[in-house]
Amino acid sequence: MSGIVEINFDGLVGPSHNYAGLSLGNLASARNAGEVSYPRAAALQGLAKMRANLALGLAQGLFVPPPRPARAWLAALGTTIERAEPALAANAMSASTMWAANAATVSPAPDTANGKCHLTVANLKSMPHRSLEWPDTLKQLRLAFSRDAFAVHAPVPPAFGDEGAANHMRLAGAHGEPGLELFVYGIAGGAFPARQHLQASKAVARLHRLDPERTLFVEQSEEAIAAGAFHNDVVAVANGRVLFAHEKAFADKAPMLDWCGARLPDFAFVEVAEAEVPLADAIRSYLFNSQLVTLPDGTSALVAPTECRDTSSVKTWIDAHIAGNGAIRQVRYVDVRQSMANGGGPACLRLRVQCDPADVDPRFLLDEAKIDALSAVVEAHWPGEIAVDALQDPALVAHVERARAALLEALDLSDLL
Ligand code: SUG
Repeated sequence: MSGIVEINFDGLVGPSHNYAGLSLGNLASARNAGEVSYPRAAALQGLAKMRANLALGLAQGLFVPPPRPARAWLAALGTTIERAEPALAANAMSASTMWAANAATVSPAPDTANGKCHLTVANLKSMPHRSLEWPDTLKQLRLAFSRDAFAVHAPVPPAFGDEGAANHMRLAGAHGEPGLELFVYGIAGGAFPARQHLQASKAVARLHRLDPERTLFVEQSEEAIAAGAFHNDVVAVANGRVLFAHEKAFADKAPMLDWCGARLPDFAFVEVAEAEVPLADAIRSYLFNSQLVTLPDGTSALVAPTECRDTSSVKTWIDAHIAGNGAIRQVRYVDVRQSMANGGGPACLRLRVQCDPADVDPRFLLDEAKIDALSAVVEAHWPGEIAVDALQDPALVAHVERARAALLEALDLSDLL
């Protein structure tokens, strides 16, 4: 297990990226509904983030977008992209798999009873456009993680909504050491749906053969969901010994903090008070959707969206924390505005898998040269812009399908066609 590192697998923004406004409870998605999107710029922003993280000395992987339009899904509904009602067509053209934090929940080998790294694909049943992701995600994860070191599980039954790693946090002394796993679920969210069901989280923990003594189920606060925190990773993020969260993230944080403190030496809770950063600022800036990472020198860094630099309460908090020698030692700002505009920050765009890179299908791992090649494919093939009323335009549909085929060819991934 000594070869275990954390690999961030980012979802490449697909060529059909658009602002159809499909996600109730996701304020950015509603705010930008109907706007023109820029898929090429969006994918290049994502690739630039991956490049910057590689330069920090972090391991980087990639997931590719699934076929869009989702013709098989439309066929199962008795229609086609040409004939579907516009709302249905928008679901079938969604590029929402870019938010890889929702692809699956991951428990690395040191945490599981059989010493395998377990991944359970999320059913994402709360939203129609997201509920159609899992079959392609399962196929892709079974390809990327086909070795014996992994166990890839199909989603839990749709009776219980599961949104994957966005509602899961892991704390550990080091990535390769046994950790504590925290599953955050929602019960109520006022006018907005609670998307993670406790029964789904419990099922994932059982499937992953986690030690009940080192597994905790934590309720997300209703106030946070109602304020637009449709996933826990909009108000909290954990890495290493650090749990970074907003004061209003959890329904009852005291027992959780005691539990973590009793099990993890030097556990650090970095809390942001409402008085310093109001919940609304935290959600608009996506402070907690930063990637909290351990750099090769062992220190913690925050890879934050530029919106944090541009929100004065947040910028003030970050600067004071770093100047005050807090647990997070530096911040790097990244521009992922195209993804942010429908509710996906730096952390939404990646799935963390702690494993030995030698066990992963190398086609899903990135280096500088591969990012160069991918950027060239995106430049050449991704649509420059998409207006929502053009989602059924046959020329756009053909363009989107050609773009994906070019990507798979460049990555030698035609087995995903
Ligand atoms: O599920 N947005 C996604 C954003 C997911 C963010 N992921 C994490 N927090 N981990 C969602 O709400 C927008 C679709 C649209 O606007 O058409 C969307 O699906």
